[in-house]
Amino acid sequence: RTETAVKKRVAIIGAGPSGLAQLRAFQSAAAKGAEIPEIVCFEKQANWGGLWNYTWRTGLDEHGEPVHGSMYRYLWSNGPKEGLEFADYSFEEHFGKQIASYPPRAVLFDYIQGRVEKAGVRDWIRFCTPVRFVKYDEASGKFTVTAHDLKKDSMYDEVFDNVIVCSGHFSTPNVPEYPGFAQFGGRVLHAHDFRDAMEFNGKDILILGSSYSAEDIGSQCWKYGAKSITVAYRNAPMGFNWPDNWKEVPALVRVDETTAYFSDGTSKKVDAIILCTGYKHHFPYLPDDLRLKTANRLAAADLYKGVAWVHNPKLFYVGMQDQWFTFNMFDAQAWWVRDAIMGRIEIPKDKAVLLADVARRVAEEDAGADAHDAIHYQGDYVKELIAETDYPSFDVDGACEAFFEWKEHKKKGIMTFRDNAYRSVITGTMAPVHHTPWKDALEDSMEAYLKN
Ligand code: FAD
Ligand code: NA7
Repeated sequence: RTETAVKKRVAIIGAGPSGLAQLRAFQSAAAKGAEIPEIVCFEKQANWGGLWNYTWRTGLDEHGEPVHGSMYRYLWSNGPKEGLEFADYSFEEHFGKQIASYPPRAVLFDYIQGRVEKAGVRDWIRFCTPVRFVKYDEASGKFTVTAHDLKKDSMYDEVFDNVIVCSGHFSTPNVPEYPGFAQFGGRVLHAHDFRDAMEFNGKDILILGSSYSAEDIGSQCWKYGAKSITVAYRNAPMGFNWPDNWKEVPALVRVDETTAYFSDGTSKKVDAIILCTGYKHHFPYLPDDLRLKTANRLAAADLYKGVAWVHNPKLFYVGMQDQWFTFNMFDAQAWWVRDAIMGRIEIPKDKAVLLADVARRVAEEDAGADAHDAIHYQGDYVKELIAETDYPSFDVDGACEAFFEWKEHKKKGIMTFRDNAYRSVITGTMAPVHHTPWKDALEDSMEAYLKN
């Protein structure tokens, strides 16, 4: 038999930051002389970058597929870039200089793209090709992946030894309904469909939710001239020092044609309602025996080491946790998954051991008291995985420190925290303070941002 006949075949589903980390992980092993499996990455969009690949579209795309994108115009990183820098590709390597700490979407897209362009892995990706179904066959021990080539409009099956799910979990909106929505006279939309804050200039808006999307979409609307922002929380307010035209109120009870009514008996006339109510882990292409069902938390359900599917550890998931760490955590996971697939790391055969690992992670997350503990918890997880592979080790505790400073900066000023700068844990250099305060920087192009 020829060499290629015995080569393992690995399917990666999605070419966002997680899928690209996986491609880079395999490519870096090949660059060091290792024999790597044959890799096929299926990506439903026409380009890579996942959520960072901005689209103006909402609803269904040009092929009738659900639009993946949840990012909006004018989005700037909501955490310091010093917390997400790739250990094998620094911001300075990419931009030729150190840049400010909260880059707009286009700048981060360029950075993500730079590493994989350098790695030369674009040919491994089949674009405009959503995966429709994955099936595992006990007898052969292999997966059959059904994919749809949207350009040719034809479906086909291919067989793989391993499947790595990298399709993200911030794209399928969680959309609650409140009494009166059907009668409300203005627009009701989910954060997933929010694109341009200018739409709400001069308007009174109601936001539901008290997490990142509520905070950031509200801040966008404030920055681009909304008349007032009312945020209704279900459990607890965000509690930042908000501008005068921003108010946090307890839970929404109902709306009528013009007005929202809250559980403390107050009400507010509003023009639009934006549901910042989170997302669902949604894998319509996976059957019951392979489909992850988990809450959005740091210790995801049923994943050994946070990546290997306990019920069939030939299947892996990358990036399924809630995220303090992002790109560098996906890297840590991708390098680990690569080594598990290449036989450099052994996954225990005894399912009880895998389940015990998950239970321990859940208990350890639950034992944490606050965000500080949660950041350390995820930092320790990143360290644990990195220690088991050749991913370049970096000062993870230093990255945690950047997150702690960021939390303090947000407490000091929710509309000014992005004007701060942090030190890179990869190159050791301090970021410059951005040339314009975030609230005045209405232009979000890469050219404008890099003008420091
Ligand atoms: P995604 O980026 O979602 O990529 C998944 C990919 O899989 C997509 O390209 C999609 O088209 C593809 N796909 C899906 N289904 C299929 C299928 N059936 N077949 C083939 N391909 C498929 N993180 C930060 O670090 N900083 C931020 O400032 C930040 N801001 C955010 C703002 C918003 C509004 C959101 C929603 C998230 C933000 N995040 C941020 C977190 C974000 O989750 C990560 O940065 C990152 O995009 C996750 O990468 P991923 O590859 O796991 O998923
Ligand atoms: P999150 O972080 O999952 O938060 C969802 C929020 O929505 C959270 O505050 C929930 O309230 C709230 N929620 C959920 N269901 C409801 C209902 N039915 N009614 C009212 N409020 C509700 O999602 P985000 O979109 O903010 O963030 C996701 C990612 O996008 C994140 O990684 C960012 O980087 C960008 P709770 O707090 O549980 O009371």
